[in-house]
Amino acid sequence: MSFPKRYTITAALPYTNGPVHIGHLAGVYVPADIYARYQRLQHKDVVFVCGSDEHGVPITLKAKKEGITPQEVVDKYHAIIKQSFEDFGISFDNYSRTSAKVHHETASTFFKTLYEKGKFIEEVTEQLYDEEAQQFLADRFVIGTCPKCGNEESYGDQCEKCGTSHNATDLIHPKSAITGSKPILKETKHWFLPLDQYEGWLKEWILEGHQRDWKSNVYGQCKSWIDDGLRPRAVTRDLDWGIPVPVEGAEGKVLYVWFDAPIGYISATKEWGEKEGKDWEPYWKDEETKLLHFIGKDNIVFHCIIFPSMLKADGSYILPDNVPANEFLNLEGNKISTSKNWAVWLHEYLNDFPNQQDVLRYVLTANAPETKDNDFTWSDFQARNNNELVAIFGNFINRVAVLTQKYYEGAIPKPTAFSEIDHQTLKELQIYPAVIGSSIEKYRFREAQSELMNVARLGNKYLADEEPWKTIKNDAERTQTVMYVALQIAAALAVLSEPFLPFTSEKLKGILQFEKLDKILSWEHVSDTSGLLPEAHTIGKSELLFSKIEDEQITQQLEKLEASKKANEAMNSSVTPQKETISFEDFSKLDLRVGTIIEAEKMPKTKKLLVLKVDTGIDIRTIVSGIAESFTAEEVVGKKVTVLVNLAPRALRGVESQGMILMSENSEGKLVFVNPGEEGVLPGATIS
Ligand code: B3M
Ligand code: ZN
Repeated sequence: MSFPKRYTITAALPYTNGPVHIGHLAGVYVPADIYARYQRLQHKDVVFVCGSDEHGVPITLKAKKEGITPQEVVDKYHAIIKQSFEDFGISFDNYSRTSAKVHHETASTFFKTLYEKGKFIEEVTEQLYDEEAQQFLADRFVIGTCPKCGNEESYGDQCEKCGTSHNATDLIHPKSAITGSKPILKETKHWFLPLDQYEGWLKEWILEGHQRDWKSNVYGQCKSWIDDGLRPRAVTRDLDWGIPVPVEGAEGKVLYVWFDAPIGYISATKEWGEKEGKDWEPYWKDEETKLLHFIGKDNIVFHCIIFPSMLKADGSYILPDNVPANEFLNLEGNKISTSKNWAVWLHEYLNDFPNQQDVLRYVLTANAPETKDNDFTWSDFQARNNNELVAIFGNFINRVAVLTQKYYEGAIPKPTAFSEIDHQTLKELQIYPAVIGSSIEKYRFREAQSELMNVARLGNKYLADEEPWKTIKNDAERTQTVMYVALQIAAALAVLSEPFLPFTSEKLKGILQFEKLDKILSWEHVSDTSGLLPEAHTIGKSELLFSKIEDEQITQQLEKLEASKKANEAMNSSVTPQKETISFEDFSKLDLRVGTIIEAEKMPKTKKLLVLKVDTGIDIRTIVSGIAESFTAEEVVGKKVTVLVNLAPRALRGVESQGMILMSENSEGKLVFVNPGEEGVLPGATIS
């Protein structure tokens, strides 16, 4: 579609089972935002929607884990996520949520329409059931081996490793995620969307129609699914959290989260229309609307095959023009993981780097996983900030603003004669809006942003070559022209950076006092030969746009990640299985006392043994303990310890040991005392 009348831009609805991290931002929200901001700057009619995905098993599981209700989970994370998006300048026209009334109504109506048109197959089939939890196991409630790639941790509806979407009953060795038990098969009725019936149409629409304009990763995935053959997919579930199936005989059943969530885009548009007094329908039903879904690669099947089939089944909706899905962003070489806390959380980033949203946006775009998985590293983050944003962009603006103040008290000087290089520089500048725009239109945001930086490079090179700080000494006229040209480049940067670095753009427009101009400068004005900033317009004082990030800040972030790694290792280190149950009588046979080590010496010719004198409160006795690899003799003197005093004495290397000191191991495998700790506990106190 070359000249669409309007744009409906959607960004994947995040599950509200946790906050959002850099992977989400890089993969979906920053590219979508760049695109939406750019189209608005072209004066296009844009609606950019998103919202919280509040149904589905991930929410229920999180609620179980935190011991709160699903509603409490979604309320908590909806607020955090919404705030993060606002903080990072993601310019949604509406951020809704799937628990909203408008969404329940829209999704129910959508289902009912398809139901009444006879688009579903109603069938009683055997589904996995957890007898212990007394519930059916759908989606993430069941884990098993993926029939396609052999991943042992595949979910019931999707394998995150190979991306395949399947039915829970396809899993090999399924296991309940609730109780860990092996599920049985139990009959239940569900409604299925017969995707097989859409195969021919999907082939035509995607394989023939979008071979050239869809990204190769997206097209490739679609092709492999379609070539593998599609099967009917259940669109309802036996769960108690979700949108009730709105037909008779469906009590206790809800819509499958992947049925309701994409309809969330439509509900969010409706909600926006109501707020803005606009008709939502053309945004979803007019053929001249360009519908775009920004998503991560794990969502491709749902946005390219299932949701379009739903829209097609309804018949009154348009289909996506493109689904520019990204690959994944890793963090310091490892997969980002919420459960392992291997992530950079947006709300935490802002605490550590206040007002530096644009730096993160910049780095995530520079490194965006557009064609393959990519890695975020803190050292790259620091380098890109210091060597690119500070040294190139910030430095250019600062020089221009400072010199304009110094030479002309902020007033744009009158240019005199333009030299060949001035003409060339201005001409080059005028091409950038088209260059950057064309990359954005092709969803190549890294390329687009690097062209933006070339504008700043152009400015730096121009200043370095023309040296106004030298000409000011003897050639006032030349200096005026040079500064005039440099100021045009600065103004162009203020306009062209808006999609990528919205906060910086705002700040720069403030420095250049755009608000005092008689026209609102936009994209097209950069190509305009009459210039952006007229002579005599005054600009304000220079403010630093970016500041250097110090090594300590980076070390701190790396330490934070290291701590997560340690905590995980400790959690995952194998725990010895529980021993056989004993009676209370058995336990009370142990006489455990608090003792103090009063003397210690290494047992000669051994590596491990220390000979200790321990005050047990009852007596002072000798205990031989195998702790010499973890402690020196000097270190342990004075330590309060737990002693088993009625253990039968035994001889170790000829020394009789009269009891045992209780030890444990810390997360690094080092021995530590089981320390009675509390103050005021004296030797001899019993432990029971
Ligand atoms: N909530 C999955 C995800 O967060 C899902 C996207 C829905 S988009 C309609 O990856
Ligand atoms: Zn798999």
